[in-house]
Amino acid sequence: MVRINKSGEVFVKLLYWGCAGSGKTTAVDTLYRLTKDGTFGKDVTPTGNLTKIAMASGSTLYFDRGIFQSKKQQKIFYHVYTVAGQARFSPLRKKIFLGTDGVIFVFDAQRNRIEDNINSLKELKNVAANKLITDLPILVMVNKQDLPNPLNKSEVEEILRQEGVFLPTDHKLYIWNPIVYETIALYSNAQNVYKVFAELARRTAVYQAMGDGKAPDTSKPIKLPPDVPDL
Ligand SMILES: Nc1nc2c(ncn2[C@@H]2O[C@H](COP(=O)(O)OP(=O)(O)OP(=O)(O)O)[C@@H](O)[C@H]2O)c(=O)[nH]1
Ligand SMILES: [Mg+2]
Repeated sequence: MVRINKSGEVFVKLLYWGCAGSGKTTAVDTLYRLTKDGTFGKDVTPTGNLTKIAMASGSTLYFDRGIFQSKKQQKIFYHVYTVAGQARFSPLRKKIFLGTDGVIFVFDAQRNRIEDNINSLKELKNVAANKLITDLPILVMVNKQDLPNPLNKSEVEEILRQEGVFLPTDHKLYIWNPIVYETIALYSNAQNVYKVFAELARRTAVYQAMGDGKAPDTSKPIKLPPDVPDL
């Protein structure tokens, strides 16, 4: 749920979800650096530092959080979280998920991780009570494209289809299917990290403004209230 406080500030919660080691922390870290150093600083800027609660290995122990402020509409703040991907942290992920307005699912493109990716997606579906796409915009990163023989976009779309997270073309909400981005989360070699974040921010705004928090059904004409002249 997008939250608005008394002074009209808007808080949107975006969540990076995926199996252990898929690159969630790296993606948010790179997003922070790209927006801070101005490489992609057009639309948002980080406020404060990135909070990371991790083990010595670098694997997330609790969560990461970064806050980004819209530059054009300074009252809008994006609270960006990552979950801890290790299987044993499942109860914790459920808590971190609460109040999420949009999800970026991070696939690890290494072929020996396919099962882990699918298990993580199944867990997300369960936690989201099957409201992905309809109530919760979701985008997908197929991360680690710099490694040999990575999973590609169409292979991942097939997995999403099998898991029911990719609607058929005749479905009225088809246009809200997740876009699958082939990514590299490493800052030195970053690919599509900013793009996927910016698109999720855009989609959450559209769900809010046009669908009252749900995916707008664009197959029907939008009804204007009676006092609004039809232009
Ligand atoms: N080659 C390559 N390595 C990556 C990429 N993204 C992340 N990594 C590496 O993968 C490892 C795990 O990355 P993290 O960002 O910690 O993964 P995570 O998803 O946050 O993992 P958990 O916190 O355990 O859930 C680190 O060594 C990263 O440097 C990528 O695009 N390419
Ligand atoms: Mg992490």
